Amino acid sequence: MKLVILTMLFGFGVMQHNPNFQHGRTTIVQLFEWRWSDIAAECERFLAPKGFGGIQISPPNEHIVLNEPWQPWWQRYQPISYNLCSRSGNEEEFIDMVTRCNNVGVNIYADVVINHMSGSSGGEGNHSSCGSWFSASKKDFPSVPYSAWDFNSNKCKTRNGDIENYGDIFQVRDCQLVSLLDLALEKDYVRSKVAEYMNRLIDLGVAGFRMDACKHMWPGDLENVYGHLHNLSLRWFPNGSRPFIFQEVIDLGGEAISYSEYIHLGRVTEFKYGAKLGNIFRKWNEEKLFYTRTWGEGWGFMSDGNAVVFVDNHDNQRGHGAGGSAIITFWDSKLYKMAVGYMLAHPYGVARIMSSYRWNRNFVNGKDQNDWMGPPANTNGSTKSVPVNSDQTCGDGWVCEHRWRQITNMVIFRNVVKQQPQISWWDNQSNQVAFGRGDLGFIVFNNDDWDLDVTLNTGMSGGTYCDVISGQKDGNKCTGKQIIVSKDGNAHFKISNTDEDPFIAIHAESKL
Ligand code: QV4
Ligand code: CA
Repeated sequence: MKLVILTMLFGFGVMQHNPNFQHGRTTIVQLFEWRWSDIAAECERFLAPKGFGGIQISPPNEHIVLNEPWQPWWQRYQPISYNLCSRSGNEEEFIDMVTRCNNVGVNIYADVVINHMSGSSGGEGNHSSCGSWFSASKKDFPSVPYSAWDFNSNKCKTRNGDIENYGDIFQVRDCQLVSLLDLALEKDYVRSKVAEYMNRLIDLGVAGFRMDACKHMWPGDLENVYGHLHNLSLRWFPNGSRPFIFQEVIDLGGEAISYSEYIHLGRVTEFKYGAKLGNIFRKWNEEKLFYTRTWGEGWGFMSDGNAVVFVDNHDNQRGHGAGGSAIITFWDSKLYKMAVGYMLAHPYGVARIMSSYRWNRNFVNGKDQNDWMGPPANTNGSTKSVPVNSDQTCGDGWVCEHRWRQITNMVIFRNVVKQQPQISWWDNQSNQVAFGRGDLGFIVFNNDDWDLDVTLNTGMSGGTYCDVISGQKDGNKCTGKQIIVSKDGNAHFKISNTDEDPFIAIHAESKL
């Protein structure tokens, strides 16, 4: 009994920061708007064999359906109920996905939207993904059920009930985010409904949660909800495993609400990371790559054990959320591969990579008029499934950054070097840098407008290694560049600034 209480206490404070990765894996991929049946297949055919740790899925619950057939992606951030049917699939497909991914050791993290329900002008009727009736104007969501009593209407003091001033922490938590009906999470009833939903997901095998819009919820309310969560399913996880919690709090500094109010509850998204890295690789604001010698806490980021890091996410890759035009995405593929490569080589934080779909961007005065566009869809509005081409890329508008050789191979690099310290830093006082990870990996970047040509100590054992960026190891040969490390650990690197990918990475498992 004592032991149980101890693990519960311990788990409460610490374990929610742990992603529960299986088999020594390290990286999360956000499969934005993918269908459950495609995710199940991707776990088996690609993610498990390549060593991905887990997937952040789009919100699995029932959501509003808008402007059929061309539904915006963001309808999924307007819940109608906690039934498990959404644009990504129904309950049966959801259960099949979680089961099959867990069976091959790839975790599922659900995106959970509990700050609000639909927009206040969301109408009345059955325009919802499982066909449940609701009325936004009456604040009536009988499939939960929630009624007007369960919303924050009276607590909010602004004129129209929306957040008007982010400097006022009461508005940010108790008023409506862009008119979304704000749930009263101080109420036991609301807390219990939310916990019931999350526990359902846990019992089905989910390993954790990306908590949406946490800035808009009081830390005490979240703490209460998290405290009611079950341990992970014993079918796949060790006894006493707590769900991994990572909370979306956008904090670029200078706002009334700080990430630090949430780190005792779980990890938090470090939005400074992608914003800074974007400026660095774009060489904006006088930034230089060699300044990243102190990357991590040295740049004013939250402490390593609290951070989830990413180059871009589904919001800021299309101008929503934080970071603006500095954010690097698949649209700038050369820079993107370098930035993601840097993130995966660097030890700071739990890393999440993005997997996107293409849409028709249409900039008018710097704003994309089509930032609402949903995933590749059939004429009836249903999401297209993800076809895989013979060269392993994806078709039908799915970008599949996670399948880009350079990115996949850096996910493997991160697994190989995990827990190794960062060592042997080198730079040219400009945009050429290199560093190692113990004696298991080494990476060199050239983001200058001239060649890199240098001999460096890699700290690795002598031998011939395949660069995993220009190619990889294939049997007893390299499909790309070859790096020869001498007995003393030195190796010569030459990277032209005009190379398709001006960086080189080698690791213990890419040795011939
Ligand atoms: C609009 C106006 C309102 C007006 C209302 C009137 O903006 O001022 O009152 O109409 O009807 C969509 C529309 C938005 C619309 C709203 C309500 O884009 O224009 O309001 O619906 O109908 C996503 C999108 C939002 C979208 C929302 C709900 O980004 O554009 O709103 O889904 O569908 C802050 C938060 C942070 C948030 C970030 C985007 O602190 O938490 O903004 N990020 C998360 C998710 C994000 C999601 C939400 C939160 C909301 O990552 O994807 O917003 O769940 O920084
Ligand atoms: Ca709120």
